[in-house]
Amino acid sequence: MTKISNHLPTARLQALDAAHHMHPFTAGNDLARHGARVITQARGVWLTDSEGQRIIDGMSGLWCVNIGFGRKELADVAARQIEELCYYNTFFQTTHVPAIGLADKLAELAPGDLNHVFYANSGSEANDTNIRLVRHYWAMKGKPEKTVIISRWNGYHGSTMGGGSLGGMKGMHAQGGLPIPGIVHIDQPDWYAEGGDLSPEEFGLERARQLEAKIAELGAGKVAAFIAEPIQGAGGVIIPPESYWPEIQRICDAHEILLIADEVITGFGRTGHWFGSQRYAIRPHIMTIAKGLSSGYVPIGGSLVCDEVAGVIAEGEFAHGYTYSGHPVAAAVALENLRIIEEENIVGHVHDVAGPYLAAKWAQLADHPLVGEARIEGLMASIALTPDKAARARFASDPGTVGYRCRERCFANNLVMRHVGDRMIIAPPLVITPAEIDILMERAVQSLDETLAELKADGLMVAG
Ligand code: PXG
Repeated sequence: MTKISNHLPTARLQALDAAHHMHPFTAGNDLARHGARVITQARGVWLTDSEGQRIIDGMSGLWCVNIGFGRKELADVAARQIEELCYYNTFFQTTHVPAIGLADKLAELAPGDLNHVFYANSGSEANDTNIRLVRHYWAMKGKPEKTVIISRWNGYHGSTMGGGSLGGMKGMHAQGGLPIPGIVHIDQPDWYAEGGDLSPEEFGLERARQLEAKIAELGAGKVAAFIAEPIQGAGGVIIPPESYWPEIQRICDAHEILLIADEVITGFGRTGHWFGSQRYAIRPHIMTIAKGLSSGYVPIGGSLVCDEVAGVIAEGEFAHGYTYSGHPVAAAVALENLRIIEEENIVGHVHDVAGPYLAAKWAQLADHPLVGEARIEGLMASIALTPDKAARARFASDPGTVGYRCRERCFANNLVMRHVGDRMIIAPPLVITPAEIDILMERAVQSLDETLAELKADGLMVAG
């Protein structure tokens, strides 16, 4: 294989990057001051940067490289597909073999009667599709007033006008006029931060019943759908109490509300099941997929749609689509990715090997003086940092100050572990081995120790 390693010195790359490349979710001036880390190569769970450092990737890129980096099979499939049919569209009564093959495979893997896929290129696009799809469905059913979509504060559903509106990130809403009309938010099931004196199970029921209250306030005749991630990812790996999802399911069933499970992160093995919906016995009408669908090797996403909704939509023409819906190269790569997940029993590896092994070690972090709670499901995990464990206290400093410092310590120790406010999160590639988990944990503990020492030295171990 030809290596693409003939690059410029790091400082020059960083200067060019800061001058010409506008980064997502990055403060531009910080970038110019510090320079971005330049990642040049990756294999398995290991990244290499332009200085030759080897970094363990605790985030699977951005929650997506489920099968690990550098699988040659996917490169071969992409090359073959580009030669055979590099592009054709799926509009106007045409199709092609990769789009068909992937749709068939997804129908087989997806739970219940989610037998139909509408392709997009990302999770954001798929959620934009979902907004139009559910409203159009109810219009076709003679209920055009059912338009409102209920979602949750601190949920994440993407960055487009639709996805950003469905999401409940106030910082995003503050930029560019979000949310768009017809989207309302209820509170998240984050017991650690918001549960007060309730038990987790009481709190889970209380938060689920906010959905029923919101439906009553709006009138069920106005509500099209409820959308949520089975486990919130970008919100900080918020694992809901066990009481939460059964109550949400009951409420959606009782009030004729479509249920959309956003499985962009929880799909394709992340929780130790093919889909997070299976972990929580959720029966969604629509599932949003992306990321792990192709393990991030190429962009592809989509909406998995149940028989009833797809049947009604099929009665007319859904005036919606993207040039690259079902792109043949992306579909072929995704199909090969799914073959690898299935044949190598990667979901079983998460469920039986890597998940339990990491869980045992992760739970021990709860004893660290800086950690208020340690949560894990499959291979997505989080810890809440706190100055006072017993009180589940927040820091006096601005939210994220401590988390950012901890992330910087991790980076210095060649571990990618992210922060969301003052929570630290990981979601490593699903193929991670126990020996690699040992390395990850060693670096995580060292980074926590160093963060604690720094906070003490700077007088930041103070509750606010
Ligand atoms: N839904 C969920 C649940 C997601 O996590 C999207 C939709 C949007 O997907 P696209 O492919 O349009 O990005 C996501 C994406 C983070 C982070 O900071 C998380 C995502 C994307 C970027 C950053 O954790 N999730």
